[in-house]
Amino acid sequence: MTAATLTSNGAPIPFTSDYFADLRVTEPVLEADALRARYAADGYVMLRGLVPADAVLDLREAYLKQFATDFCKNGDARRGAFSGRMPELPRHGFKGHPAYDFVRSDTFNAFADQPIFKILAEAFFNAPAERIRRTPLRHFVPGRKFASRAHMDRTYMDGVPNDIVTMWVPLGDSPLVAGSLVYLEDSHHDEQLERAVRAAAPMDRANDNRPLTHDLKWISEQTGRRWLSADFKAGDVVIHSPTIVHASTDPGETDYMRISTDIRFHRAGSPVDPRWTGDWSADDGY
Ligand SMILES: O=C(O)CCC(=O)C(=O)O
Repeated sequence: MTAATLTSNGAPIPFTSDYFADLRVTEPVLEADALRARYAADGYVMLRGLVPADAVLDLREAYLKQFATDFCKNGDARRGAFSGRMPELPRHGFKGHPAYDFVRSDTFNAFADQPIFKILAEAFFNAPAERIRRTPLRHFVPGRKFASRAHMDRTYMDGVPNDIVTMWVPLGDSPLVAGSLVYLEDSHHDEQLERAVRAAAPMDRANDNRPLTHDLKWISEQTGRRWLSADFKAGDVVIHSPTIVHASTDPGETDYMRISTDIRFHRAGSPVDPRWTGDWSADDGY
């Protein structure tokens, strides 16, 4: 069950139909032309059960096994509930943290390199695709008011939006109550949005001008757009455009840890932002 009020980086937003609506779900049976048409219309395509849930849970378990056994409740790294014991480690994704090593591991790269993702990217481009090396791994722990701020991927990477796709892959179930990804409805069609909100948007990180805002209620009211959400299951994948605004909510009343990765492709032969050709590190500055 979802709370009446959600938060994102501590900023509240009522979970009502004024602010939220459902993401459109696509069964992974559409023809490539229909997928492309839906992507152009919605700015995303959410594919239920694209990847076998067991393969996703294997990866979740392999990652969480890099932590001390008492990090997961009952030592169950496959479920991955938080025990309440936070290990003494460098910050998430910094050198020395398990996420830093994990994105460099054969296990992680074999998952990201499985053919289904590339086949899908090629269906979207209608042309050969290549995976972009830098692949962030997100991990949100219950009890912390920490989430992804409203942003567009194109702010973080150079390139032609039509030549890049992101596949957001929750590594395990990802219900809204555990802090999950939300998309600002039709924001990819709103060419004035960025200019309209940049100057006035509240921002909790004064020195970071990449996100639009941490305040999801404010931007929803300002743009007249709702946040589209879903309770994702292991195996679901969302393909999204570099131009759609998205963010995430804070973990709420749950012990379940939200872990996800963003697997990206570019059209083969198109220029790649050189900052994205190496492995991800959370302190690499972009
Ligand atoms: O998983 C998340 O919270 C955000 C991921 C994302 O939006 C990104 O990496 O661009």
